[in-house]
Amino acid sequence: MRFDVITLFPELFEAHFVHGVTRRAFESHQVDVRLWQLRDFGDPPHARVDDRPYGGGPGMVLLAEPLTRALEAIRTDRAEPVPAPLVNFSPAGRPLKQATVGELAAGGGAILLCARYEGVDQRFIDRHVDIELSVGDYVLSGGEIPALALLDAIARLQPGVLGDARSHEQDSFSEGLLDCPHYSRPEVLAGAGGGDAVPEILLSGNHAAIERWRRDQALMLTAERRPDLLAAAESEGRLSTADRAQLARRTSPKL
Ligand code: 9D3
Repeated sequence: MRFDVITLFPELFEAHFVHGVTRRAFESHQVDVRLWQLRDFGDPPHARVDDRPYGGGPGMVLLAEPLTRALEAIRTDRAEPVPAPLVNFSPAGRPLKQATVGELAAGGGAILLCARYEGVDQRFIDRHVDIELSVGDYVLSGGEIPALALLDAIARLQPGVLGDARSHEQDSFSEGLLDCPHYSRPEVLAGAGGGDAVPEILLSGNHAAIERWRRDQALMLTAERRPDLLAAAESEGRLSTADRAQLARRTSPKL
């Protein structure tokens, strides 16, 4: 699938595509990323892409006309019967979730707009943008890192990008909860007071008991840190009787 990225900083993307486990997805063009420099579509004589906001106030606004020219160039180049969705990254967007990542990974790609400054002329958004996405409640300096986050999340869903061990994780029962803790060698990590041992159950060889322990750990961690995720799992019927029993043990008074 193809992603066209509109940005003033295309060089921020280059390094990401040549490293790590997602490299395969980009090099094989399973995820084909094309970078478009917004400055190339700026207003003459100095290729202006931003100006001051009507009504006053701090910061600059990305101009609708250069953005429209960039979008037209991309739409012409893509020449698709069904136009790809235009995604704008904005602090005012809806929070990016794995469900949206999955939907975009299953489609024919998208056009990603990485804004800078205070944002984009609202008339361009109203006419052309299909979806606005945020990556969380903290302030970044532009949409490039959010776009990279989305592309990375899509790349790792491509067939063959991750090992077999991880592919079943997608359809696992534990989806939608925080992960359980993981341990590896040594069995006892040296330190003051005698050291820290790996939880005994993980050395027991009892695979059913280990799976139950991991599930219980995930449930308790999720209850503590992300009650919103646990409530969603409960209301969507993703908790078993054993899950509910574990959560009841956690909240019941200790005897
Ligand atoms: C004073 C109002 N600010 C909004 C919180 C202005 C503003 C700050 C930072 C406008 C744009 C930006 C740049 N941020 C993004 O482009 C952005 C973003 C983010 O800052 N946080 C989380 N997700 C995203 S997606 C795009």
